[in-house]
Amino acid sequence: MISDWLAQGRIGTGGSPPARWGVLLALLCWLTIGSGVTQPQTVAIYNNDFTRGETTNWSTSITDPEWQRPVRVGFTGNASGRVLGDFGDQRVTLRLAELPPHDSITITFDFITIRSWDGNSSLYGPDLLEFKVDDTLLFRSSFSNTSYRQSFPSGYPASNPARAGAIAFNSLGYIWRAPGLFTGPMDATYRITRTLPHTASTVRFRFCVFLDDPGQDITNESWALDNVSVSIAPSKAAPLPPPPLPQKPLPQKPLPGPGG
Ligand SMILES: [Ca+2]
Ligand SMILES: [Ca+2]
Ligand SMILES: [Ca+2]
Repeated sequence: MISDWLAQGRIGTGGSPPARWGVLLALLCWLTIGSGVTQPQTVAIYNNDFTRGETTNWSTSITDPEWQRPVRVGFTGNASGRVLGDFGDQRVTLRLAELPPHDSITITFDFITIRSWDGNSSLYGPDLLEFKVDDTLLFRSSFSNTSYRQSFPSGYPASNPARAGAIAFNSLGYIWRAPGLFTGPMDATYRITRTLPHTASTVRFRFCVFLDDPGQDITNESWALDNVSVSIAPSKAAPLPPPPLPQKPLPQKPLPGPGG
């Protein structure tokens, strides 16, 4: 529409046509860039709420069955939904391949801490998640479901209250039983999103969790993932043209006189 208007000279009120078009093209470029019209759309390439039990693209390794579990989809503690996990003191990887050309990548996931995570405690922890994309560490944070403080949403060893930044807690029905000390629901859900520049045709997201509790095992503290989605910003098809140079107004020709 605007190009039609330009062709028809419907935009602009002053100056000679070339000067006016230069100004209008500059305005159009500015409007186009400012409105994001030429910015590529985000394209979803992976989405999984684990309802169907789908675990393709996920992997882990087991060296200590006391603290680690194979990749699997399980029910939440109250069977209200399905999640990937639970897992323990281990690394879990999502690998996606054959990505179309892109400039950046975004991942969103729900990280669920189950039972007695001890945050920054040096006695029963620290209990940490390191999140890596390919080999780049994006953050390393501790989480707490107990009275100890945690670093999230900041990096370890910052000090924040237990469950800071959680979108829900004690909502999934995981019960922690510590005879003589505590019996009750204990879980927290964090919705985490990260975007980073990325151009390779494959990507690996790594969830590396470090848990510790003397004399305990994975039934004492574990974790799960849910609602994992990945999207890319496709490569720009072509670079934007440079803005037009300012043009000097052409000298005005005197209007021909009567009979001229
Ligand atoms: Ca789910
Ligand atoms: Ca604990
Ligand atoms: Ca611990």
